[in-house]
Amino acid sequence: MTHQYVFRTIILGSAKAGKSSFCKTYAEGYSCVQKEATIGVDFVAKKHQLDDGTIIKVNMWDTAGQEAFRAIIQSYYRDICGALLFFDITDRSSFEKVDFWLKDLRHFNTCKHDHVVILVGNKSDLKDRRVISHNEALTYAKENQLLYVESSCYDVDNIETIMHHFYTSIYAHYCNHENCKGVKTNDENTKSKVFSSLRDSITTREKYRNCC
Ligand SMILES: Nc1nc2c(ncn2[C@@H]2O[C@H](COP(=O)(O)OP(=O)(O)OP(=O)(O)O)[C@@H](O)[C@H]2O)c(=O)[nH]1
Ligand SMILES: [Mg+2]
Repeated sequence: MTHQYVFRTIILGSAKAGKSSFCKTYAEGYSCVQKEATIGVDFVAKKHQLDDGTIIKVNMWDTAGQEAFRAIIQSYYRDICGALLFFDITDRSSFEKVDFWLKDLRHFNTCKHDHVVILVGNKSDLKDRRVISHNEALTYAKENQLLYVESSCYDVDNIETIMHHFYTSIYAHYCNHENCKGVKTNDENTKSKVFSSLRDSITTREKYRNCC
């Protein structure tokens, strides 16, 4: 399945909100609830087909929510086209930190335009332990021009729907911002590979020019 575009995206939010479980579940296509905290940054890649048949390759940085990794994570904000901003609907402190992540994301944005950001309230299966209502999260999302969805890492179909919506929005956004640094066409990828191999061969020639 040959892709036409590569989208570089990121997933952010407090520790234990369920970011890695979500990424893994999406990548594998079955529920993969994680137990281990992410150290620094992980990476997920997958191909995805849009409604018009366009195939995109999605590269997603799965970041650690722990404070200790904050400085490392900031370097991954560069050159992305979209972000999933996570909180846990059973944990108010994770919701209160959303504002911090959003400001950080906008501060380090290297494009001139805003990116697609979806606010995700995770662990929707834990209905009895919910402390953030759908309405409260939706109000925050509207005030900050974000889309709002809820997910459970036990519901694979819902995750697939969220990701489809995410990529469709980025694709539509890309039409208006052709120079988004987080979106590359496959041609550009090929071109840059050709250029880098050309560059390598020139460097090698230079290196051995004075050799007997
Ligand atoms: N009930 C329920 N538990 C979940 C869900 N998603 C994740 N969990 C649990 O929440 C805990 C944290 O999940 P992770 O996916 O590691 O969270 P994270 O956001 O990647 O955490 P860091 O890597 O530390 O930033 C784990 O014990 C998971 O089993 C969910 O949708 N429902
Ligand atoms: Mg993680």
